[in-house]
Amino acid sequence: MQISKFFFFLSLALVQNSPFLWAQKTENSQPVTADKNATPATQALFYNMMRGSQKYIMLGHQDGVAYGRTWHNEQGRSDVKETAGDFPAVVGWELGDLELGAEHNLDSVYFSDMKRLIREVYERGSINTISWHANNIATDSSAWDCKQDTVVRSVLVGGVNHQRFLGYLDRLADFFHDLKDKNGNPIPVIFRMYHEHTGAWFWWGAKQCTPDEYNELYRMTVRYLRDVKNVHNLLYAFSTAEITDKAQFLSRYPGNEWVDIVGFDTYCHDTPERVEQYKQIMKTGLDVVTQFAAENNKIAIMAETGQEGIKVKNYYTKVLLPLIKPCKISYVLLWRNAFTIKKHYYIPYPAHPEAKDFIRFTKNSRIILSSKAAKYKFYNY
Ligand code: BMA
Repeated sequence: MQISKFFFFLSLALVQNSPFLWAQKTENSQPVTADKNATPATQALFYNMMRGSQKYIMLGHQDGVAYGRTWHNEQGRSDVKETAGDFPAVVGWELGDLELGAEHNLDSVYFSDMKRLIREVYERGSINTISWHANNIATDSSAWDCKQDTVVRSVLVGGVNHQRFLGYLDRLADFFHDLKDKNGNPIPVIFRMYHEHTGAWFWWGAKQCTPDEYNELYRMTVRYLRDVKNVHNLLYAFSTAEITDKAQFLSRYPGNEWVDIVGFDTYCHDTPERVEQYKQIMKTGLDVVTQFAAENNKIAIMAETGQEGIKVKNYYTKVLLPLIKPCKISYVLLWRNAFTIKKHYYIPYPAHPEAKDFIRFTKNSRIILSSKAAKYKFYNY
């Protein structure tokens, strides 16, 4: 134990003194995690992702090992693997409905299966990122119920729903505590909460609360999980919807001390005009996010993207790849292949006309899947 601790601090010192991180440092700041007491493996994940993002982009897929376009909960399957030969290097998960005490999430993934699969992803040396479409506590309906502009205020300290909301967070904390490897050590994961908040389609959106209220919601959640519930296996990700400039990106940013990872979400529609628009939005967003990450010791990601139904020809190699290839982002997360909504998929199945294009994309030297990602030993310290 003592020896591994020694190596942790030694490697931390080496990492912190590497030329790469010197380049990252601004005058008075060192790269540190939002949770100063994050477990050594969680801190290692932060540094290793940051370092890796200078070299390659990991391919991520939401729910990618829980179900695919034509299957649900079958051991060892993944649409990315079946089409491109390897698992995604990052797997996205969704907690929506966990806060209600449900057994499965809003997309029918059982939390017991999710915990097991998160462990499998971790054991493969890959990375887990978790989003949360939290229910609207004021109306007891979904995250998309955004008719009111008082819900965020109501869950903050002193608000009528504050205590009940802490109950929601208690259930999340239990889930995070349950993520353990075979030796009983906590499995580090990324928590990307209250996302797309610059849009106005969730109860935490830009028309639904003030910037101060949003910031306080974010900080309150970090504080509660970290300081009250002692959850120390999280990296905190902040991701806006599409943005027009840096000012909009930062308009609801809680502050550097609360955030480890920064990104944004945007999707490609299938008409030629919308594809051009997507290219513009992606370029603007990626410029803002990567520059901000480099100047503030954060990790940049493409938090969510894709083309529903993959109707745009050569989307992966002619649209997405040229946009992300020059950027220092750790990963790109493509959205889910829903097994219950026929047109809602973002990764081609093997017989899909765009499968060849997807395979070409995954073979590009900047893109890595699970086996190559494992070589980087993200959790080693
Ligand atoms: C959305 C869609 C929904 C899903 C939600 C949460 O973008 O995929 O079908 O319920 O994400 O995963």
